[in-house]
Amino acid sequence: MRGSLVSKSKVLIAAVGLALLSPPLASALEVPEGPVILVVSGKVGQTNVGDEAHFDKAMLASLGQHETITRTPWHDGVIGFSGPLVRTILEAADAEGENIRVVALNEYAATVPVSDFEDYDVILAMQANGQALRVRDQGPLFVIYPFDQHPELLNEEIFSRSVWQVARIDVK
Ligand SMILES: Nc1nc2c(c(=O)[nH]1)N[C@H]1C(S)=C(S)[C@@H](COP(=O)(O)O)O[C@H]1N2
Ligand SMILES: [Mo]
Repeated sequence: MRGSLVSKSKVLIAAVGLALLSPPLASALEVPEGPVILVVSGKVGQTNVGDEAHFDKAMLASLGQHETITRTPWHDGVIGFSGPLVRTILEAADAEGENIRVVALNEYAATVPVSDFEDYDVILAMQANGQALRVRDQGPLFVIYPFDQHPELLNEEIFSRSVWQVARIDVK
């Protein structure tokens, strides 16, 4: 029976080795419980519905809220916007791509280089001055660049990337 003891310990060592190599389960995306307000599709490593990463409001809120206090071409005065950083959303979905396609409820879409989210704290705003953005307020999600902090962002190219009523991000 000595041989079988050795092979059992070999199996145990192999199992412990595999467990150490496997990614921790805690990093897996939970399944949304509420209405899905954002679908991240394309080149994503983390999925929870088919081959896509779906997020409800609570899941987006749990990614951490970043506040951007700025004026925009679409709002009166200075507004405190809050929502998750786009780079945090892309990390949560384990996105691997150079560009994302940001698609709105009305099918307007803009292609945005991922470098924008490394260079700037761009958020997917869920709230303005503490109030949830409704679809009629160009919500539920509005891409907000920090215009007042980085005036070089005030140009037509960035305005075209400032998609409101965002529904989907497709990672290219
Ligand atoms: N959902 C949505 N977001 C959008 C657009 C759109 O048509 N739908 N147009 C984009 C473009 S091309 C620009 S220049 C600005 C336009 O803002 P304006 O229509 O207030 O000039 O918003 C951007 N965000
Ligand atoms: Mo535009």
